[in-house]
Amino acid sequence: NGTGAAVVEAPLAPVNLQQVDANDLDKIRELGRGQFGSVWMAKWLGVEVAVKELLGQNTPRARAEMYGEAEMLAALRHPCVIAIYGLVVNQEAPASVIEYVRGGSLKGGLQRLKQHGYAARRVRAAIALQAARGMEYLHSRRVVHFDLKCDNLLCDLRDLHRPVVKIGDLGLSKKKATTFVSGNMRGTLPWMAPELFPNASHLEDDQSEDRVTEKVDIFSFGMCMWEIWTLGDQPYPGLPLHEVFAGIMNGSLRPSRPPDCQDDWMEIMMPCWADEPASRPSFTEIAEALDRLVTVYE
Ligand code: ACK
Repeated sequence: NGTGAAVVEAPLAPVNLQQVDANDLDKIRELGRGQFGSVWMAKWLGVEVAVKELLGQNTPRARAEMYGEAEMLAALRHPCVIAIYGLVVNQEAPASVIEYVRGGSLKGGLQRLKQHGYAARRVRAAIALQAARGMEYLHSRRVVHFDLKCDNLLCDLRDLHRPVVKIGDLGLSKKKATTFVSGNMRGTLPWMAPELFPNASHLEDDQSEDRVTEKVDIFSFGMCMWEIWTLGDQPYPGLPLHEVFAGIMNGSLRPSRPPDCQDDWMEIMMPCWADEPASRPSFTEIAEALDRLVTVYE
C-alpha cells in the first residue's frame, strides 16, 4: 500500500481472551469431528481440557465464527454453561480451549443410560433441570442459542445422584439485537421452531422475522425434553425431511407421547411446542417446574 505498514488481515482473535501456547498443549485423543473441525481431549499444563480445532475450512469466515463463539463464551459464566479458557493462536489451525466434560454429548450419555437399562425419572428430571438453568442464564444475558439439542449439550453422568449437564456448543448463538436479520436457515430441522422456516406459512416475511425471538430455544428445549425422556431417541424416525418440515410449519407434527411418559413431564414439555411463540413458557418457568419434579420423583 506504499506506506510500508503491514496490512492487518481480519478477523483478529479477541484480545480479552487468554492466548494459549500450542507448545503447552498435550493432545491425548480425538473425541470427534464436526463440520468445522475436530475436538480433542488434551492437557494444558497438566490440566484436562477440550480443544476445538478448525480444520479444512480454515477460512476467514470460519475463523470469524470461531472467534465470535469464543468471545461470547468468554463473557459468560455459569455452572451449566461450558467455560472457555483461551485460544490457541500460534499454530496453523486456530483452536479454542474449553472446559472438558467427561461424558461427552448428552445425546451419547442418554443412549448409554438406555443401553444399561437405566431410566430413573428423577435422573431425567435433574438432567433437564440443569439444561434449563443453563438456558435461563443465556437468555438472561440476551443470548439466543438457535441450535439447542442433546447433541449440543455436554454431560458427566458418572454420579447419577448428581448429574452434570452443560450448554456446550454456541456455534450458532447470537446476541439478540433489537432488529433481527434472518434469511438463512439456522438450527437443526426437527428441533427448529416453525417461525424459523423461510416464508413461514401464512405470514408475511417481515412479520415472520418479528416472530423469531428467544422463544425458538423453548421449542427446541421441548424436543430436548423428549430426547431426555426417551433416553436419546431420534424424533420422527423414518419420516422424510420434507414431511417433517411441512408438519412442523403447519403445526400438525409434534413428537408423540413417549410410552410410559408421565403426565407431569408432558405438562412441561407440550407448551414448549405452542405454534404461537409468545404462548411458550420461559426457561425460568420451565426450571421451576422441573425443580418441583425432581422433588416429586425423589
Ligand atoms: O459424544 P461425544 O463424545 O461428545 O462426541 C462429540 C465430539 O466431541 C465432537 O463434538 C465431544 N465434545 C465436544 N466438546 C467437548 C467437551 N468440551 N468436553 C468433552 N467432550 C466434548 C462430543
